[in-house]
Amino acid sequence: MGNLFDEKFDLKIYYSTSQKRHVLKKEIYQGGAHSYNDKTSRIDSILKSLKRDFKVKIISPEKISFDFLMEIHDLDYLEFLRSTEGLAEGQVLCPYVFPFDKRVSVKQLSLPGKAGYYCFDAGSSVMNFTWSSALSSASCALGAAVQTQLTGETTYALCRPPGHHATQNMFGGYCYLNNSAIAAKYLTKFGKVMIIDFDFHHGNGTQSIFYDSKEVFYFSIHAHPAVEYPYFTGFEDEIGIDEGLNYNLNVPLEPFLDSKKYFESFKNALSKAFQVMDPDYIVLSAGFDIEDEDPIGHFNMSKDDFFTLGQMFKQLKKKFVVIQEGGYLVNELGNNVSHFLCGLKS
Ligand code: Q9C
Ligand code: ZN
Repeated sequence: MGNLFDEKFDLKIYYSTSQKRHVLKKEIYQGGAHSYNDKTSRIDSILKSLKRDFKVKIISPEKISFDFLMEIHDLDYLEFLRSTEGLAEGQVLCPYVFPFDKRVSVKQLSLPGKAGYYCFDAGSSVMNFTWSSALSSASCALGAAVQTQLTGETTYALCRPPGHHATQNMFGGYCYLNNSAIAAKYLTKFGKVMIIDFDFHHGNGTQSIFYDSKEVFYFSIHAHPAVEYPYFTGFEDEIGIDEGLNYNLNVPLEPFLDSKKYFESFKNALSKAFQVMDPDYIVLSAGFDIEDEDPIGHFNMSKDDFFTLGQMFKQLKKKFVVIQEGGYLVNELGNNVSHFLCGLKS
């Protein structure tokens, strides 16, 4: 593919090489082990395309503080994640038994017990570099948010591992720390914040974190949980509770619908969301598993559609932090991210 434009736009990318050390080979679903989808080559694909299409500045972020992580996550959960640094090299902690409720004695839990206690699916595991990679990923999200707040520019956080499935106290769906929630939380000190999540899967973690609060509006458009992961959340009637009532909007769609209908639903729902909150900052939970041929996502977005999606956001005239979420068709991932960012920046 040639360049989209003669002129190359500036782009600050938040990324650190330590994010590549979290490596898992297998994930469990439908009774079997399958090749792990969150491959490190996703990072290479993205960097290659962005270097080709933008004047990039790659910034290795300052490490996020434990205190700031605790604005989003529970202390015991963070301590559990941190403790997995002590796993032996090559050891994989793969949860497979889950507590029927949480009235258990955390102090007495074995390692497999803890894994199940702090996780909601069998698809994601932990190894000795998971914590350091997740920490770097979260640091990228915060670094990008800080920069956008300071200058108003659109920034891109190359977050891998991704974040939107991670709750206050559980990992799952390849996610450990909720990168978008961290970026959004930071920005609430400076203005009104909306998260717009267009990953193929519902961001159950982000929803859960802000469900009873109106400090962040959570908007998600995704495959219907009646047929797709994460199955238990993402329904239309989840609209927030208490103070957060009406500050959560889910748009579940049938898989395989054409992108024209996708855009139609997206625009309709967005205008509804904007009637509740007209944000200063928009954190994009940018999932590229809505690509036509993604191995686990089943919407029909082409490269051109990603450009159009970027332009749609640009027309909102807000300040944007783009947080990388899913996207597993490695060969096309970089081109899709680049097309999207070109639409958003041009
Ligand atoms: N049949 C993100 O996109 N389940 N996570 C895959 C495939 C896990 C995806 C099963 C999907 C998690 C950030
Ligand atoms: Zn996804």
